[in-house]
Amino acid sequence: MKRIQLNGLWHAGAVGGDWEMEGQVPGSVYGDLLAAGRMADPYYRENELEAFPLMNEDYRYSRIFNVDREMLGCETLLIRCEGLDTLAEIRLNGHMAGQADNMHRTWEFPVSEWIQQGENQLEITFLSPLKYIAREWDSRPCWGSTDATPGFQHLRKAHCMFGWDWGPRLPDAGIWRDISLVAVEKARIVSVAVLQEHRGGKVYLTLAPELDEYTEEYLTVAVTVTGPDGRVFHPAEPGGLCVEIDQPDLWWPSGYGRQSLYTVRAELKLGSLSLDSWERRIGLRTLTVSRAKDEWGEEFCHVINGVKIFAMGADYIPEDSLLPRVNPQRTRRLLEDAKLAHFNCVRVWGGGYYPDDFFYDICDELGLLVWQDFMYACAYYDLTPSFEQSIRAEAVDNVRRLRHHASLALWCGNNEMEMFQQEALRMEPLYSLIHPGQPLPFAPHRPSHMADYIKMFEYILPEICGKLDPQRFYWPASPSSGGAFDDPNHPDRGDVHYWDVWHGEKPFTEYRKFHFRYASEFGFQSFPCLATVESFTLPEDRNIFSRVMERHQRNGAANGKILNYLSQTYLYPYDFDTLLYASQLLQADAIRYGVEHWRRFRGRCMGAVIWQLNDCWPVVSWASIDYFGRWKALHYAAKRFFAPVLLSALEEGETTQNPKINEFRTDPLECSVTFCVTNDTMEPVTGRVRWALRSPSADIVREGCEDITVPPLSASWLPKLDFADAELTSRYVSFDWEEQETWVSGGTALFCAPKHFAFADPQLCAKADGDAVLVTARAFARFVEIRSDDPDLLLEDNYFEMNGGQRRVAVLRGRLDNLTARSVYDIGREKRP
Ligand code: BMA
Repeated sequence: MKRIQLNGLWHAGAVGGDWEMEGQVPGSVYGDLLAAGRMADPYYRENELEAFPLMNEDYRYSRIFNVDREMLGCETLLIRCEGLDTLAEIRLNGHMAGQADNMHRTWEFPVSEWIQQGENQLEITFLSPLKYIAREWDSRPCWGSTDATPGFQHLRKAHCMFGWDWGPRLPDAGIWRDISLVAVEKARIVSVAVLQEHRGGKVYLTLAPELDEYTEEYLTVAVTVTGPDGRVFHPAEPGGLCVEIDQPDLWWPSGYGRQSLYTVRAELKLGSLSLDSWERRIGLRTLTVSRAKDEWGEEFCHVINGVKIFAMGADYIPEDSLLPRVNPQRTRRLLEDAKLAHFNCVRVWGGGYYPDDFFYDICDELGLLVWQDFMYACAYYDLTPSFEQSIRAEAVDNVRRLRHHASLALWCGNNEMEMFQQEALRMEPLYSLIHPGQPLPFAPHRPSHMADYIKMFEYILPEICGKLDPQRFYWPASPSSGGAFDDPNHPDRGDVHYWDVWHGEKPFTEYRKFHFRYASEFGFQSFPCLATVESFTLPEDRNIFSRVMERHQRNGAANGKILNYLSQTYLYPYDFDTLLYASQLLQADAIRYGVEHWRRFRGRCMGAVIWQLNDCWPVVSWASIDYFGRWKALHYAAKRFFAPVLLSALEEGETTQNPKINEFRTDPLECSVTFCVTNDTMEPVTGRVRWALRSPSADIVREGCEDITVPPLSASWLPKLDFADAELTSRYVSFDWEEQETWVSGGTALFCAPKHFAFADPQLCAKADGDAVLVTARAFARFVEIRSDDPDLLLEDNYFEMNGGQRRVAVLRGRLDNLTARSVYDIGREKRP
C-alpha cells in the first residue's frame, strides 16, 4: 500500500468570499481565521459572540498534489480522511468524489476514475453546521441540553461544540485529522482484532485480520509478537494466527502493577512481497466489569486479572474548543497530572469526540483505565435510516480503531439518556396534571424516541461491540442499572450520577447518606485562579457578577450558587482573589467529603469518578485542572484522597448535625471522630494512626494512637473517639497514618464550620529552599496555599493542613519567584499590607 500525505498548507476561504487565507491541515476554520487575523481570540471577554455567527458561512479548502505513474498503476486509489468536521463535499479535479456528514468517522472516497498523472486538485467544502441544525430543528424539534444550540443532536458532531454548561458555542469546522491519498496494491489490512485467552499461566493470542482484497491470489499474514523485554513470539505453525505467550508480563492499571505492553505485528504478504502491515501495542490482561449480586444489591466494579479495583478518576471532556490546539504533549501532561493525583481511571464523556490514538496510547502507558462513552449525550435522537447508517459506520470505525488498547475498560452507549427518558416517563403524568397541555421540558417529543433509544443503545451498539470487540464489557448508558429504563440511577446497582450536592444545592454531608456502587459523575464548581481569570478579563470585569465573568460561567446562575455554599462554610472574602481561592477550597472539600466516604465503604462502593478533570477554555467549572493546565485545590486534594492508602475521618459535629446554629436543639450535640484506613493496594499495610485534639495554636490538648494492619483491598474502621468535651469552635482533631514512621496519609477535622472556628494567625512564611519550598506556620493553618509569580508552578503538595511547624514541599515544575502563602485564616480578613 502506498500513501501520499496531503496534510500541510491549503488554500482556504469562505464560499462566496472575496478573500483567501492559508488553511493549516489538519486544522480548522476558526484556527485559520485566528491565524489570518480575521477573528479575535474567542476566549477573551465576550468575543465568542462574534465568532459564533462566522459558522453560518460555508468554507472551502483546496490544494494541488502530484501523482506519479507507479501510483496510478495500483488497483484502487482512495482519498482517506481520518476526520472531516462535519458536513463536507469532496471534489477531485472538479468531480464530486463524495460527501461526509459525521465528524467521528474515517472517510474513504474512491478516486481512481478521476485521478491523473501529475497535478491533481482536491477541494473540500464545509457547509454551515448552524444552518443545517437550524433546518433540522425546524422540521424535527426535540429536547436536548438547553446549554447547546437547539438541534445539535441532528448532526454527528461533538455536541459540546454547540455550547455546554461549561463550554462556549464555537461550532468549528474543517479537516481536523490527517488526510492522504492511499493506493492499494492487490490488498490491504483494514484492521486486526486481537483476542486473548488466559489459561494455565499462559496467554493465547488469536489474531483476526480484516482484509480489503482486490486479487484472487493467495495471501498470507505473518504474525510476530514482541514482549516488553524484547522476547519475540511467533505462531506455532507458519502462517498461523495464534501465538502462545508463556510467563506473560501482565498489564495492570496504575497502582496495581506494571503497564507492560507487547507489540503485535501482522504483515500481509503475497509470496515474499509485503503488501501492507499493521502494528499495535497491546496489554496482556483480563478486563471486565462485575455485576455480581450481593447483600446490598448488585456490585459494579472493574475486574482486572481477577482483581476488583476501586476506580479513582474523573470525567474527561475535549481539551480545547479549538481542536487543532489538542496535541500529544498537552494530552500527556494532563494525563500524567491525573496519574500524579493517583487516578487509575478516566471516563471519556459522551458529548465530545472520540479522542486521538495518542490519548489511548498514553492511557495504556500510564495505566489509566478508560470508560469510553459513545458520542451521545443529553439529547433525543431520531433513528432515521440515514442516521442509523451513519452511526453504525461511526461505531465500526471507532471500535476497530480503539479495541486493541490495554486501557480500554468498557464501552458505554451514551451519557444520561436512559436517565432522562426514565425521568420523563416518571414525571410526565404528574407534570401534565400540574401543567395541563404543556409538554414536560425534557420529555421526548415523539413516541418513537423511546423505541429509537432502545434500538440504538440496547441493540445496534452492543451488537457492533459484540461482533468487533467481543471480550469487552458493554454498558448501555451512564448512569444505568442495566438498561431498559430500569431505574438507571438506582443507588444499589450499576453506576450513578449524583448531583444533589451542587445542582440540588444539598450540603456536602448529603454524600454520606449514600453508598453508591460506582459514582461515575458528581461534582462541584469553583473559579479558576486569578492568572487564568486575567487571561480573559479586563480589570473592570473582575467581579463574579460582571457580564464577562458570567459569560465564562455557563451553568446558569452558578456564580451565585458558589456564594451560597460559601456562606455555609467560610467568612465573606474581602477581595476578588480571596473569593477565587475560597471557591476552590469549597470544591476540594466537597469532593473530598464524597470520595473519602465512599472509600470508607470500599467493597460496597467501587468507583468515584469526579465530574470533571479538565476545561476546554478558561471558565468557571467543575474541573480540577483548568484550561491552562493549572491545578486547582481540588486536584491537590485528589492526590491525597485518592492515595492508595488513605486515613480518613468520619467526624460528627455541628456541620453534620445542626448546620443552622440558631436553631434551638434539645439533644446534646455529638462531637466525635471515627477513623478508617482504606488500603487500595494488593498488599496488607501495617501502620500507626496518630490523633491529637488541638487548640487553634495547634497545641496538643489530648492525643492517642493505634497500630493496625489493614488487609489488601479493604477498609478498616477504628473505634469511635468521643470529643463531647471539646470546645466546638476552638478545638480540632489532627490525624496521621504512618508506616515504619513514614507519614503516608492524614488530615484534620473540625466540629464546626470553618467560618466559626477561632483560627489563630499562623503567620505563614514560605521561602525557596533549593528545589523546594519551606513553609513555616506558627499555628494551625488549613488549606495552606503556596503561590509564586509563576501561575504554572506545580508543587508536590499544596492547599494542605499544617499543625504549626515547618514543611518542605518539593517543586515539580515552575519558578519560585515571590513566594507567598495564605490559608483559611486569611478568608474574611482585610489583606495584610
Ligand atoms: C452531567 C454531565 C454533563 C454536565 C455535567 C455538569 O450532566 O453529563 O453533561 O456538564 O453534568 O452539569
